[in-house]
Amino acid sequence: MAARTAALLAAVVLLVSPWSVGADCGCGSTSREGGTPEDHIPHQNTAFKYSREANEQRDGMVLLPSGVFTMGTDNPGIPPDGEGPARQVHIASFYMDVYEVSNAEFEKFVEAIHYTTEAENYGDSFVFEGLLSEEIKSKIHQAVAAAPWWLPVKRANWRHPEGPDSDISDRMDHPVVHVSWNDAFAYCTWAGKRLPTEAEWEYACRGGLENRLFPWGNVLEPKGQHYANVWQGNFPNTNTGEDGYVKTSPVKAFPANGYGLYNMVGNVWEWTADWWTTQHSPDQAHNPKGPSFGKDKVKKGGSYMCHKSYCYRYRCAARSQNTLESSASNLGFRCAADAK
Ligand SMILES: [Ca+2]
Ligand SMILES: [Ca+2]
Repeated sequence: MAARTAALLAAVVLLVSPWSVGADCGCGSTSREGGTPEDHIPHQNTAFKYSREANEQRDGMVLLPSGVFTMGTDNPGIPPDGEGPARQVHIASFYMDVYEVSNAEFEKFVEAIHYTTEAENYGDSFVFEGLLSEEIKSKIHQAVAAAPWWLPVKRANWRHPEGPDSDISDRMDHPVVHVSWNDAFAYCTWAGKRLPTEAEWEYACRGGLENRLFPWGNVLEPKGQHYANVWQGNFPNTNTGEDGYVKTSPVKAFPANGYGLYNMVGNVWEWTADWWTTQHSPDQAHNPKGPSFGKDKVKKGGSYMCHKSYCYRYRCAARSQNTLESSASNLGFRCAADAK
């Protein structure tokens, strides 16, 4: 009951302002103005091998072992994002959702507590232009100057990802999108879980490998195989979909990493619990939780829209941010939980 109350409280929305059209990287970073602001195949890794028996304690979650890892990097792909410095971080054992939260799972939550997302309350959300019908596009006369491929679409929300002429009936096993940080917080609370910290998320992303770019190693496409749903072609005009998907993929698509987690990078960005900062202490840390306050929340992993040419953020050390009220067609989440 307490969890439901908390979820409902989190559902109280501050309808204080319309969309902000300030974009930082343009790859999913459109924000509402908030009030408050040698390649390595993962399954061959043995150092951090997870136990399937132990992991059956919580449905759909993996119990990650405690450990120390190198968070961030001294060779940042995008230095202004605050990817560095590399620092040693100790993480206590915790549970992580195996998959991004799917539309099917989110629907159960919505129906259980009659939840309304922020995109539904605001009446719009940002959608990548390349996904929209001509009819929807013809009605929009506003765009983000720094990222004109993002369009605010009336009545776009998790049930209608590309606006009112779209629905999710053929993608219930895809990640839910158009969910704000507040929506993600409400869902995880309702589920008896919580959002992962950025450190936990990155630890989980690395799957037991040390200082690698991706959850599976340093080569994007080992032996020509696709390990994540990202963009192939020339952004933003041509997405060849060589990996099988030009938008979201099922949450179970592509190989799992060394911890048994799917789609940590690519597919959809994932909200974390932490407030955003680009300043990090190089000192060792134990279970860091980020700044105590801020304006934006950290999101990790990149999305199906990411291409190295303009948004090289489908790496474990990469990061970006949005306000708590923001939502978009490439931003979702997964939950974590304490080990005890
Ligand atoms: Ca793709
Ligand atoms: Ca992801």
